[in-house]
Amino acid sequence: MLTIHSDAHRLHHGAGEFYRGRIVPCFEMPARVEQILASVTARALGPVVAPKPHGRGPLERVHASDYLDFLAGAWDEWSALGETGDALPYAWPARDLRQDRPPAHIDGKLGFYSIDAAVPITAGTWAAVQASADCALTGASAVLGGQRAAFALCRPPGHHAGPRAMGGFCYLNNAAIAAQALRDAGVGKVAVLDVDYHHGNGTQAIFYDRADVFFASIHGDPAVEYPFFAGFADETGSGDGQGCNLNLPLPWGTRADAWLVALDTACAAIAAFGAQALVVSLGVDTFEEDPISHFKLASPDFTRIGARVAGLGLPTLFVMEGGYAVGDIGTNVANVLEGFARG
Ligand code: Q9C
Ligand code: ZN
Repeated sequence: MLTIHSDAHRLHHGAGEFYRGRIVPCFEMPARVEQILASVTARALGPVVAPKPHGRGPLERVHASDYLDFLAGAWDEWSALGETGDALPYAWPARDLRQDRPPAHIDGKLGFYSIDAAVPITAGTWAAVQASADCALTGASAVLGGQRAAFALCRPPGHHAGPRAMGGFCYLNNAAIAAQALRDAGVGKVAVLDVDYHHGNGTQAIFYDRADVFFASIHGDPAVEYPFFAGFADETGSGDGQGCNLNLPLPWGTRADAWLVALDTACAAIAAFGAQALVVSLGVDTFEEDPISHFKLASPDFTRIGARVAGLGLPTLFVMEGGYAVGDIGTNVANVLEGFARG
């Protein structure tokens, strides 16, 4: 299987995120990708190639133009204040506040275009997130070109980023951008299967009213888990997209047996939908030793995930999302890819 990787991810290295009353060191760090790359190489999973730059066009298909302008200009506006540390938001347009007035000041923009304070913007963030999206788009091209599967080693991740908001370590929604590129290249029906521990609220929002992209997500119950305000089972799509959104929230402590039952449910729904291509939002923060998550999958369980996904028999693009147990992240990701390749 082809892996698409860019060194440019290193340009994004946030110092901290706001969590329980203090700034804590970022869990989402460059070492994650270095570990995954080392495992992909050591296990001889296939060639590693650089992404091809795709420009702003495919990003505009998923994200609002004013949001892309914000991301592109945020660091310059922030550093013009004399700030040298990371940009972070501190005020949000929550209920009862105006949603229709993008602020002129960067402090206001940071809140207007975010859902939380886990998204530091550094000098290199915009370059890194563009390269990350280019990895997903290059992977989509490989699948369109006839490859059975490809692995976009994206960093930063993307599934919490909506049409007009960053959040949860995510800036551009790489999986959604790739799914839309597959549609735009003529694939009639695309499914996104999100196996990250957290609900993919951004991907859900992007496709919620559409019948051409099915979204299925298995995740920690948002009653007790980030992102808290999306991911419940009664979110089934709207308008034309009614029935094209499937959320499978599971309790803290969920082990592989119950998790894999949910995966069977998601796969059956994707097959019934009639998907012609599959994008997998591949988070491995379901791992039992993940420092911010509460599922109990063991490393060998990830091989079973890959084999089950292969059973769908679809052209498949894996897009890297979360996973914060840095010492095991390479093994767990390579297990998924190997399970798929053998499956
Ligand atoms: N410090 C992804 O896995 N905050 N994002 C959690 C723990 C946000 C996770 C609090 C978690 C976002 C792509
Ligand atoms: Zn996650």
